[in-house]
Amino acid sequence: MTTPYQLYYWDGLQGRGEFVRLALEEAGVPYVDVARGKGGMAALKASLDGGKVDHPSFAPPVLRAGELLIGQTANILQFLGARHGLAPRSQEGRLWTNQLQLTIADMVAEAHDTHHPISTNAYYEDQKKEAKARSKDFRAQRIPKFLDYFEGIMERNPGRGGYAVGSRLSYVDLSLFQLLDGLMYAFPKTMAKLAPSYPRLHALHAKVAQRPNIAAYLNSTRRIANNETDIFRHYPELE
Ligand SMILES: N[C@@H](CCC(=O)N[C@@H](CS)C(=O)NCC(=O)O)C(=O)O
Repeated sequence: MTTPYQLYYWDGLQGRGEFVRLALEEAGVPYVDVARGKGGMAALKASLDGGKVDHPSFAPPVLRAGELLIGQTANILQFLGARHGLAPRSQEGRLWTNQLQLTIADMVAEAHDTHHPISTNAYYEDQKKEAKARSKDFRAQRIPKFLDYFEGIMERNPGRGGYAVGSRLSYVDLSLFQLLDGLMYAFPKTMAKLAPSYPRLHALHAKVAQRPNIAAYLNSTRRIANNETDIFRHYPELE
């Protein structure tokens, strides 16, 4: 491929764009994080309009790959996974990997809703009371339900190597890393208390962080620091 991939995602956030960045970084392929450059916001908005292919996206992230313009995180990852050896080869394996990614997306949406339970368009400060109630439930019920599921998937995977699918790294492993990382940032006390219940997920988190391309990325300025405009936010009052 001659033209680098172009990733369109809000500047200043890891957000959902981070799941795509991790796949691109692990694959070691060149890409431009368009919104972080000059004129980037205008380009991001144009990407949402659908470009020449006339496939408008509802929201970023969007990936341009040559003539293709692809929206929806799981859809982008399915594409990159197949192209760069980050997904199984069989149809069954690809569907399964996509299913897990979609479940990760469900949890990401719920993590977002802990600080924006009423409306994405309203300020956190205007929905603090509801955010408290939502976070309490998320910490007590939803984190354990989702993480029990993912830990169980890893336990039941017959493949060797401590991955979620088969015996090789897939984009789902990168996404589970990001999910755990974000949860540990947002809810450190809860995650520390629950850590003994999720040995496989934590081992995967450590293993992904040590992969050469990922370690280099995490130490670079390309990795945006966690912050309170992001999906995973740390508000002490919500824990
Ligand atoms: N299901 C989509 C969700 C995309 C999404 O919600 N993007 C956020 C940023 S992380 C956004 O810009 N949303 C604008 C909106 O919902 O109005 C995906 O996984 O890519």
